[in-house]
Amino acid sequence: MKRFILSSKKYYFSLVVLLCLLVGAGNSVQGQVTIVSDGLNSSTSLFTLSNGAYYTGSSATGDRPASSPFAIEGTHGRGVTNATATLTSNSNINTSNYSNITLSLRLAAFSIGSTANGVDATDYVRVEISPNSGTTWYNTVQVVGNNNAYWAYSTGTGNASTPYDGNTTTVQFAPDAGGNRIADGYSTITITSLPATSTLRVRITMLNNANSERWVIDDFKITGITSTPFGIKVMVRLLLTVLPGMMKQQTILMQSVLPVLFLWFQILLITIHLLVFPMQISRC
Ligand SMILES: [Ca+2]
Ligand SMILES: [Ca+2]
Ligand SMILES: [Ca+2]
Repeated sequence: MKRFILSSKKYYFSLVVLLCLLVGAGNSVQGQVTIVSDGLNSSTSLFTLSNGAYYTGSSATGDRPASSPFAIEGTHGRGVTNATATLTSNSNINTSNYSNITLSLRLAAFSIGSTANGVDATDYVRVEISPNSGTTWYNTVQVVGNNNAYWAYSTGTGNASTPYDGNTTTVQFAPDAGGNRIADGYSTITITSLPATSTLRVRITMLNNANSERWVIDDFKITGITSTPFGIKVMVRLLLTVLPGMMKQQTILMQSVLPVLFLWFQILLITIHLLVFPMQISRC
């Protein structure tokens, strides 16, 4: 009867290679990934637009904040002045194969053509979530102004962050006062714990009511962690449990009560060994 025999040193080397492959595979399927994104650079892939405009370049020296970019990603952001603008998902977003699903969006508020304007308590940027293709919308987070407040993407450091909770009560964030805002200049909006569904949709509404007020948003993303198939989890855990014993007592394992597992494992090892040492397999 012919069979392959691996020397102990090469056997262990093959074990290590296999372990690295398994650990690498485990890590690769669990990383944070971008599910969808939209840079709003003079076009949009995710939204149907109503009102508003694309803005590029920077504010003027006489604006507030002065000489600050209208885009934080790419060339353009999407903004509104003296109107209500909406961005509504143009199709379902499939998040069903992910966990830790998070929406993020950047936001800046300007006084345009004036040093004394900015957004007020009645001006807002609102993000609504629909888990069912737009049948039901849940008003999830809202950033408002306060007495002519303004901030740039880089100088406002606040993060208006809240988990999605599937109710219609919005979580609101507002600066404490007007003028230039830093810690409570909410330049990031984050919604965590979004549902895993094939029918997720997002609606963003920006409103202000003066020609010297402007909201601008950019860099829309939904990210998540890829769910690991249960079989891979079991396989990785099982092999990581078994491997140390194999390294010490190969002979015992060969006579163990796990012949099916061992046969499968041996086939993998021989395959790797053939790849690594193609000319050094001996026969008897
Ligand atoms: Ca952009
Ligand atoms: Ca206003
Ligand atoms: Ca104002």
